[in-house]
Amino acid sequence: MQMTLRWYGTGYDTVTLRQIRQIPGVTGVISTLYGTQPGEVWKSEDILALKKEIEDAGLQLAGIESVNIHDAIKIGTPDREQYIDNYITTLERLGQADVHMVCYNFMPVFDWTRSELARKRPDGSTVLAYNQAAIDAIVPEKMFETISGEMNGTVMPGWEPERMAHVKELFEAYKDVDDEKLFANLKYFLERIMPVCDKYDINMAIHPDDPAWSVFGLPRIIINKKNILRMMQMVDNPHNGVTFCSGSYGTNLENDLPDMIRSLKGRIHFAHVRNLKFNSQEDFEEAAHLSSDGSFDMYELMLALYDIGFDGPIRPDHGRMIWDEVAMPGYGLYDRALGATYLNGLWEAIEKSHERGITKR
Ligand code: DNO
Repeated sequence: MQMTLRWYGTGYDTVTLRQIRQIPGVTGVISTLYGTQPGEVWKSEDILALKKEIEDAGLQLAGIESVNIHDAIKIGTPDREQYIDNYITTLERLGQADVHMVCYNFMPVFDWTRSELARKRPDGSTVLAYNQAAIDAIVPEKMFETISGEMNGTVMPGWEPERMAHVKELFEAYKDVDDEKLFANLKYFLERIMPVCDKYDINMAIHPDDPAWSVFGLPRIIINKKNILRMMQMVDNPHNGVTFCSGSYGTNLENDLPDMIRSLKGRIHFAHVRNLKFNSQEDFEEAAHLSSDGSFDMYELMLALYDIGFDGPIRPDHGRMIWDEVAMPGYGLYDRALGATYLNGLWEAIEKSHERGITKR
């Protein structure tokens, strides 16, 4: 595996490439072209400039998170053809720039959803949190206003103001889209893009829906083992793969995370590994990565990734806000650096135990 950190780019991120380069064992970053809108064709010169900036800092551009999907593709309106063509051109240009992993999601309207971005924990850190009753009390169109005050002056991916300005229309546009239609539209999209992925060896890595159930009555399909295996089989090409995000699948305690990882052997192209602390089935917060701080056994997750021979990019996911850092919620430097170091430590121990015959594959 390759340890990476998500980086939002100069001018968008409070964290610098130089700081990332100093985290032991982090050799790459996952980035995107901020400022591009879903559906837009990416310019080769912009892709190459991003790559050069990262390489000049001694790091590798290990993949893109995300090339976002235009709503026309998810809804299945006739103009999707043009947007899929645009997506193919962007993939072509990424492939030509030697980028081989693209993360995306197929969530209608909202990307991830949380009820709080700065819940205080007993140690004084603040974290993103989810409470079902709080979400149920929010009018979806007001969701953006509800949380935007806690963004620390940053623009959080998935919550861009331009997009949120059209939330009401988006809800209307999705009104006839149910789970089956969303599956069909995803299949259509994947079948169209697989030839370019085959040509340039681009691994597509779908991000799960977060939380892993329907919110605000919108369809959500990338939520559990059954659905994700259905998706793998409906377009059975190794380039059709997943981002295994423990914090997203893990929102549903019925998801057996190590078992899901093992069932996706060869199809996990990217991993987001983080812990959650459940206070009840209906309320969770994003803990430190360490197993004992949350509800997941992080050793078991890393062991499952090791067992399936996972060799793609991995990143610590949302971190707590600690040590008075002011950054994009979930994406400060300090706690993610601790997370990367911890995950690297688990991996080293698993690898050495395996070499010494202590753990079996
Ligand atoms: C949240 C992220 C998601 C993810 C997208 C992928 O912090 O994990 O916004 O990047 O869903 O397209």
